[in-house]
Amino acid sequence: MKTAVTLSQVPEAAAGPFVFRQPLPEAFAVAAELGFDAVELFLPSADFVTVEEIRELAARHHLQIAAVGTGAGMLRHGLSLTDPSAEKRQAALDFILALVDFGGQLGAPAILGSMQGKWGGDVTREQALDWLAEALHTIGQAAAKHGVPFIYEPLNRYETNLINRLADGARFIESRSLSNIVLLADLFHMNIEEVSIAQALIEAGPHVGHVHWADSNRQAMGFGHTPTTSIVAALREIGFQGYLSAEILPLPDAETAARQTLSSIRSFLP
Ligand code: LER
Ligand code: MN
Repeated sequence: MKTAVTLSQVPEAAAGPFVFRQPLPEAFAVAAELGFDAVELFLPSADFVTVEEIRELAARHHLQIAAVGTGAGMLRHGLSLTDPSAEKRQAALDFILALVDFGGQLGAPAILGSMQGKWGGDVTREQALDWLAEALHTIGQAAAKHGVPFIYEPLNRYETNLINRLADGARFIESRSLSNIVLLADLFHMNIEEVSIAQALIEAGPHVGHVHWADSNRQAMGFGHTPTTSIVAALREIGFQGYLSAEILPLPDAETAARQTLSSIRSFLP
């Protein structure tokens, strides 16, 4: 398992769960100095910075790019893959595909979180899930061209009413025959939705491709009440080799949160 920390460049996400928000050259430097293996990027769009600039920063600081978030499409433009408007669904897909292409050139998968949207109003649950499956099919194929998966994230009930638990995500992938789609186990969402976080990880097993390493209160692991021992045992049991990425609130400050993240991981990873 490898460590990652979130870097946000999205002003609209000021209250969001992102650790470092300074300009990218400084953010990469501090992530490397603290000892992370990788950074997870939350960018306003795929043209905010060039692939070459990120490649250069990553090489200079010996950091990998763990993943690229797409949530700015929702935050800045109100886009989702399940919007009643066909035009907006297409814009959401285009926004995500551009970030898949951006991340893919860096060997990094993109993530679908808030841009999955919600069902309701004129859109039935079945219709929304059909649109979601269709989009995931297209995006999974686009990601495969870069040799990376695409990451789908079940969110807690206050953020989506589509898929809230890992088991439902795994069933969705299987029943819709989606390929090249992996699940994101965000431990903050799971703390709200799962009966047992460890059991849910074990049952979703091979589908788990990325972890948001957040405590129950969305602070750094160890600052809340999530039981890490059973979770780590579950991740070991399923042979998880991916990133434990700190998508957390920068509390009491970004550096303390980042250091706490690393010590929570190092307490079980040699
Ligand atoms: C994104 O990774 C996430 O966890 C969501 O809560 C963002 O809306
Ligand atoms: Mn998350």
